[in-house]
Amino acid sequence: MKKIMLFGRVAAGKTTLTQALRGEEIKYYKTQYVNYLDTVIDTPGEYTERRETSGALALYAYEADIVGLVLSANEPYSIFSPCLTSMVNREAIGIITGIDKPDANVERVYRWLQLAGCKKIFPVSSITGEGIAELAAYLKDDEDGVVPPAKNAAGDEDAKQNTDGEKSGRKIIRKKPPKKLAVKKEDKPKGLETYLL
Ligand SMILES: Nc1nc2c(ncn2[C@@H]2O[C@H](COP(=O)(O)OP(=O)(O)O)[C@@H](O)[C@H]2O)c(=O)[nH]1
Ligand SMILES: [Mg+2]
Repeated sequence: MKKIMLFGRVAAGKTTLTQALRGEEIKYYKTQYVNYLDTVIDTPGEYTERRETSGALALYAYEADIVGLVLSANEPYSIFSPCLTSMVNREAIGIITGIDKPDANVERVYRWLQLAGCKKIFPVSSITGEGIAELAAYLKDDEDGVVPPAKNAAGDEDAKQNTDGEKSGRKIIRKKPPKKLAVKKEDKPKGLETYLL
């Protein structure tokens, strides 16, 4: 499973989506710090909203495999500026939450997320569950096709907020370091004295 980091304003639906993706009971609680879970990094909406913290959050995306820009389907405007995804060094997908809301305007929010730079966009409802399976399937690693979010990883395991992926059942894929460039003997830099002449 790819680890997804969620960005979005307060009440965009990030925490509820986290619970839906992890098969947990949907229960409101206010996100008060960066929650580094086994398959999701949930963040306080204020961090995305405030310029003092949003840049740092974008850098923190290094910890994730994929970034999710979350916008509710009934937003009156978009918090994500055009071409915003160029700020993160990870693939960014769009997630439209609350498609079950009576005033949802999915098409409009879809275009905002496209404008921000998202190529893939997933309309979901964390309450009815619509679209959650499609998003979860996309996050599943193609390489090994294993390790769905542990349904029972909540509770005690969560309390540990572990950064140890192996313990939590998340398969860590370690990339091979790049091969060292072969330097021929004659290419080796000459002594400093050569350059001082
Ligand atoms: N109808 C509906 N309400 C949602 C959905 N997702 C979140 N909510 C509600 O929106 C409110 C804020 O959600 P929350 O996940 O805490 O937002 P966050 O601040 O982005 O983490 C809560 O009352 C949720 O129950 C959804 O898909 N549909
Ligand atoms: Mg939250």
